[in-house]
Amino acid sequence: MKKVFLMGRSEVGKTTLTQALKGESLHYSKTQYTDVSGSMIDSPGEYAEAKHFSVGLACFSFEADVVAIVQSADEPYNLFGASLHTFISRPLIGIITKKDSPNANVPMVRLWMENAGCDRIFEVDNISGEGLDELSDYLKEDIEPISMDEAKRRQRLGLNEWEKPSSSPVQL
Ligand SMILES: Nc1nc2c(ncn2[C@@H]2O[C@H](COP(=O)(O)OP(=O)(O)O)[C@@H](O)[C@H]2O)c(=O)[nH]1
Ligand SMILES: [Mg+2]
Repeated sequence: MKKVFLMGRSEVGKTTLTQALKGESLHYSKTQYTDVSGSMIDSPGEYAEAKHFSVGLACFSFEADVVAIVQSADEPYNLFGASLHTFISRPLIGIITKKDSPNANVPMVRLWMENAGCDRIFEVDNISGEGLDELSDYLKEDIEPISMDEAKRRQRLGLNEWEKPSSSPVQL
């Protein structure tokens, strides 16, 4: 099971997503703080919205196996810069919520997430549950543990520790 850290602006549906993935009944609950104890780390949207708080998000990422940027399909603007993955030392995925919204523009949000460097992009509707199985299956897969020597070898190849050496253009 991968521990996932969710970051994104307020109201995109991060907390509802955690409830839907756990099979809980959906109820509104303002996220007041970041709790790192469970299998999903939910964060208050205010962290992602303010430049001086957003640095704190990088710290929470160290508690997780994978970092997810969460954006709704009807998002009016993009909070995340291009190549965001380069300063997060975890795999980065994108989760698009509210794909059911009448104002949804999924291709645009996908493009933002691709520019941010997301490895995988999932589309979900937290209310009907559509798309949650695919995300849940991905989160259930464990990350393969590797030795310190192997981590150093991948680092020498210019790879992240979760990337297979076969994906390196450099051969040592
Ligand atoms: N239509 C629709 N509404 C959603 C979805 N996910 C969340 N919401 C609604 O969006 C609002 C904000 O959700 P919340 O989970 O509190 O957002 P957070 O601030 O990112 O944690 C709530 O009224 C949810 O019911 C979704 O996939 N589709
Ligand atoms: Mg919340």
